[in-house]
Parts: sequence; structure tokens; C-alpha cells
Amino acid sequence: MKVALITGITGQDGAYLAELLLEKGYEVHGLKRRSSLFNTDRIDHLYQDPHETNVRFKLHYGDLSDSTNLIRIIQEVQPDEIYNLGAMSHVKVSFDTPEYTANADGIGTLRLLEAIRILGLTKKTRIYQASTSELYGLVQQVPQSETTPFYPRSPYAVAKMYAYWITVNYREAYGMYACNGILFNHESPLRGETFVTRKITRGVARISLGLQQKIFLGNIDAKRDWGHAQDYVEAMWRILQQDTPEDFVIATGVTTTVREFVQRAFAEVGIEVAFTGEGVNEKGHVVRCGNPTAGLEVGQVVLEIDPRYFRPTEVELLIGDPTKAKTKLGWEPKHDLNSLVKDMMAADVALFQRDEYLLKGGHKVYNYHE
Ligand code: NDP
Ligand code: GDR
Repeated sequence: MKVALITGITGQDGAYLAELLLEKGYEVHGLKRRSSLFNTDRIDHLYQDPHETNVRFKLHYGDLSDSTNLIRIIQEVQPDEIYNLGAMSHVKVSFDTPEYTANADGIGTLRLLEAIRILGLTKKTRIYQASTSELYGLVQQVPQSETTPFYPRSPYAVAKMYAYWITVNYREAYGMYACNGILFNHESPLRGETFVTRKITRGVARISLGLQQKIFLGNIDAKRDWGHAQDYVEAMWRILQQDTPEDFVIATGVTTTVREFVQRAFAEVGIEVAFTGEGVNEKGHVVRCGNPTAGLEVGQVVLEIDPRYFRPTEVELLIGDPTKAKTKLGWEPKHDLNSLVKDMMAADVALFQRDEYLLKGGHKVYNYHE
């Protein structure tokens, strides 16, 4: 039985990857941060009672900022594969917490690589590094491939750039099986609530149920190459199953504006929106509402721009070239943007129907949103 260790197992990708590896018969270990509230919502369905026998899913308290903790866990687990998904992954927040981001996302990767080396596991343990399309940053050329130069535009991207190169360096210096997956944006119903797609699908679901009036966004002209997280974790696994370690771009090859994502999300609940105005005065208006439960009027404003969500330096355009992954890994995504939006909207409408039900029953519901 193969043994895998996943950092960031409580995150979006960690949850899908753990599910995939368990299905493939792996014993799966995960690094979990201590928090004052439970933080295992996304993986609770995978939980196995540690008192049972033949448990194949185990969590360990730890943090990427803690070398001795990582060394101890890796020594205990003796993993065949490590997937380093743990990170402070929010680009905008990285401008507020640059030092922490560098520590967790940059040096955290070094700590894992060194732990493998110190423990003499360089020939046994393969490591996947969660690299990102944010490395491309300021547009040099499109579509972006494995050979496109990097120009990071945030403390997050700069930290990830260190992680990218230290992974390459350990592969070349010590012959380790260490690879980067340069993944473009991937989303799902498990996406963190403050990333733009999930913020939109949550907001639109709530508007359609009469629970919220409007959503506030930043730069709606940014273009992203959005895929489905379920497809992308399959690529991570494939990257570690090759004869030789290499880096791969994982993307759909299709780019879409945030603005279009908004329109598609509203369309899922029978609401047509159009945009008028310019820059920070831009507003999204209801053009047609074929959704009787929403109680919206034509002309009503459902979206406004809030400069608070602008970034000091922005990444305007991402579009990836997944040719190498398709050819060498045989990787093909099963979802397109249409099925992604449908999946996310269906999940968020179902989620907030519970709130609607509670409200009708006289209960209080709260919605923290940023
Ligand atoms: P999430 O933000 O959903 O999950 C991040 C995970 O990292 C969480 O489990 C989080 O724990 C954990 N974490 C954060 N800080 C630390 C730390 N100091 N030590 C240990 N664990 C930590 O991210 P995604 O699942 O979306 O992304 C997974 C990885 O892929 C990240 O590295 C991200 O940067 C990268 N990536 C993501 C892309 C995307 O579009 N989703 C695209 C390209 C790269 P907790 O739950 O306790 O907060
Ligand atoms: P990104 O994702 O920065 O690409 O990083 P995010 O969804 O945060 O932003 C995408 C684009 O939308 C614009 N935007 C907003 N973004 C947020 N979060 N909130 C808003 O209100 C808003 N309005 C407009 C942003 O300016 C941006 O242009 C994600 C993360 O998962 C990273 O960890 C990962 O490495 C990259 O994708 C690939």
C-alpha cells in the first residue's frame, strides 16, 4: 500500500486529493493546523475513527513554519509521496501578511525538502509542489506554458517563486523526485469563500433567495483560466507517477473575465444582468428576472465595485497551455466553465436554502462576508 502525506489537507485541493488517493488504495496522512474551532469541514466525510483497525486516513497536528514538527511527522509516516498543498493561498491577503506568506509558502517548501534529505529519504519520497499561474504575473506572452518567463506580482507569488525554484534545485542537486505543478485557477463548491468565484456564487445564490441585496467586487475585468479542482488533483497525482520528474502546466486553455463569470452565475438562477458605468462607478443591473422567488425588479442594482478589493499590483490575464500535460500525462479535464458554474451554483443555492428555512422558522442566521 502506498503512503501519502498531504500538507493543506483541510483546504479545497487537499480534500479532493485525499478522496482521490483513498479511492486509489493509498494510506493518507494529512497535516492539520490547530485552530480554536474545528477546521475539518471539507474532510469530515473521510474521517475514520482512530480506535478502529485498518485506518487509512490519519491527521497530524503541524505547521509548515515548524521544521522539527515536519521532520518528526515525515519520519513517523515514511511517505512514498508528499503533496505540498499547504499555503497562505490568498493573493490579496498576502499584501497584508507578506512575511508570514514568505515563511509558510516559500520557506515551508524548503523545510519539507530538507526534512526528506535529513531523513535519508531522497530516493524513496516523491514530492509535489503546488506552484501557480500567479508566477507569470505581468503578461509576457500568452498562452503561458512551462517555458514562459515568470514576473510575480504579489508577496504570494514571490514566495511561490522561491518554492518553485528550490524544488527544481533539490531535484537537480540531490536527484530527488521533486516536481512543480503550475496550476491555473481551479474552483469548486469547496472553494474558499473569499476567492472571487465562490464569493460570486454565494452572493448570487443569496440574492436569488432574497437573503442579500447586492455583491461588492473589485476588478471585474481580470481574466482567469478557470478549471474544476476535481480535475486538477487528478493531474497532481499523475505528475508523481511518471518515470522522470518534470514540471507541468495544468490549465483549460480558455480564459474568461470575472464580469462574465458574474453573468453566468446569475443566469443559473434565471437572472440576466448587464453592466453600466465605468471603473469604480460600475454597476450590475437586473435586465430580466425569470426567477419568481428572487423578488427582483428590472433595473435593480445587484453588483457594485468596491476599490477595497483592488490589489496594489494586479495580474490581468491568465491563459494556460496544457499541451505538455495532455501529451505526457494523458490528462484531460472532465469539466468546462459551464459545468463548473453549474456545480458551484447548485451547491450554494442548496446551502442557502437552509438559511432561508431557518429564517422562516424565526431563527437568526449570520453571513460573514468579505
Ligand atoms: P486553500 O486556501 O483552500 O487551502 C490551503 C491549505 O493550506 C489549508 O489546509 C490551510 O489550513 C493550509 N495552511 C495554510 N497555512 C499553513 C501553514 N502555515 N502550515 C500548514 N498548513 C497551512 O488552498 P487550495 O486548496 O485552493 O490550494 C492548494 C495549494 O495550491 C495552495 O498551496 C495554493 O497556493 C496552490 N494553488 C491553488 C490554486 C487554486 O486555484 N486553488 C492554483 C494554483 C496553486 P487551514 O484550513 O487551517 O487554513
Ligand atoms: P487569484 O484568485 O488571485 O487569481 O488567486 P481570486 O479568486 O482571489 O481573484 C481572481 C481575480 O478576481 C479579481 N477580483 C476579486 N478577487 C477577490 N478575491 N475578491 C473580489 O471581491 C474580487 N473582485 C475582483 C481579483 O482582483 C483577481 O484578478 C487564486 C488563488 O487560489 C491562488 O492561491 C492561486 O495560486 C491562483 O488562484 C492561481
